[in-house]
Amino acid sequence: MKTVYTCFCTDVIHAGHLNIINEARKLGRVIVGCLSDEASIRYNKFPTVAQDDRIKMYRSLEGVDEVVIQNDMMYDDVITLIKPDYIVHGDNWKDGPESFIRTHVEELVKSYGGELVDVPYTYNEEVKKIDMQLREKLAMPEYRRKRLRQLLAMTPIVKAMEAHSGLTGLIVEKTVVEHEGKLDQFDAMWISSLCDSTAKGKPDIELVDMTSRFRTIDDITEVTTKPIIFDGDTGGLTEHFVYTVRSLEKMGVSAVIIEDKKGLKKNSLFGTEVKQTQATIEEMSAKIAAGKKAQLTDDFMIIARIESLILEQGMEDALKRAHAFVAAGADGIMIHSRKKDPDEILEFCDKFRADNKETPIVVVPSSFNTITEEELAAHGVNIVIYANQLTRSAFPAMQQTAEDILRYHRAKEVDDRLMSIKQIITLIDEL
Ligand code: SPV
Ligand code: MG
Repeated sequence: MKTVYTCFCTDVIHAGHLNIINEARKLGRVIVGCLSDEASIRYNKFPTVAQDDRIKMYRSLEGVDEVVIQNDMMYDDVITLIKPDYIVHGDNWKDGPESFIRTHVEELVKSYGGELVDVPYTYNEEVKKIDMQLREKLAMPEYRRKRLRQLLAMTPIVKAMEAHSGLTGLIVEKTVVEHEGKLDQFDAMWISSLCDSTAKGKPDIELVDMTSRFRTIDDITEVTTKPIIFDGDTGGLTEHFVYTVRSLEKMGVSAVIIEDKKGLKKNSLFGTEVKQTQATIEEMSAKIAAGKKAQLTDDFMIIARIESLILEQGMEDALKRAHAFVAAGADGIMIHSRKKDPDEILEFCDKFRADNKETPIVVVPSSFNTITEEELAAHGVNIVIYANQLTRSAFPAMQQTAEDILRYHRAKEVDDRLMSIKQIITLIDEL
């Protein structure tokens, strides 16, 4: 009997999947691969059904003879192991980023005389509705909020990208690339105080008030599903911070990062060029403890950001603070640096990890940008935040366009570098 393999990464079985199984069983014994959580999150939606439950669900389907776990999005693991005579898949993977997986699978399967069978993809009203419902479920606060903790357990390093509007949120949500034999996407969004303030034409000094910052979160949560890490600046007065924690939780934000500074906050990348005052360990610890006490769910995280390296207070001070803030209840530590060289960050991570294996470490490699995610993960970093690159890429492009239109007294000269009118009017999907 021939062996037929098909890979599922769905949380809900609809007519399309049943059709694939029907076509597959005409060819032989059907093995369904359950794409692992770790592989799914690199190019697909975040799973809303646990991996073990997905396996059970696939196993219960009529016509399915066996279910295996597929860990490799490129299929190498299962194909090497099973060497199926046929691989069956919906023909929707002929387009878009997945087409690259299809090409790879076709080569693999042909190399030993197997065959790839594309089944016409079922896209009817029921399938559309299920897709939409899944997206909406992922966007609900109670599902979104816990997703950062889930991601931390699933992936060696969570990648967060800055978002400050619905549009930048959509870029973080939807961008998928193929590179070096893999597909990849961002895991989470960072609502940067610098970029949120800059988008409003204001300096990054806690001038944009919380109500306005929440409005930005709303704009983003309306159109996205990925988890949110909120830049809470200093957290403000402890008496105010406790309310901020409650509001963020309610909105479905996964984490707030607060920095150990007080008084007029300036952006860390100024370092010691401007006057900035570090809060004492006691002051910051009290704020963290009050925030932890105020939070209502177990999902939400309060991450303590240490400014000792930025303010040139030394490694020992940074480490002492890290351990004290964890003792006060912090769910993670962000260590920041404005050096070009990542050495001091890595030294901190290694020394912190020598005494603390669990607490997530967050870094923001804006200045020390030569280091890769893999290298950071090897030093115990769990979350990497690309804090301002979308804003910094958009601003010069817009400024150049404005200058050129003034220069040429018409828009023709800039047109080649613009998105087409057709693209802009169809950029945002309508319901
Ligand atoms: C932000 O993005 O606002 C940050 C990171 O707080 S930094 O600008 O490097 O201080
Ligand atoms: Mg900030």
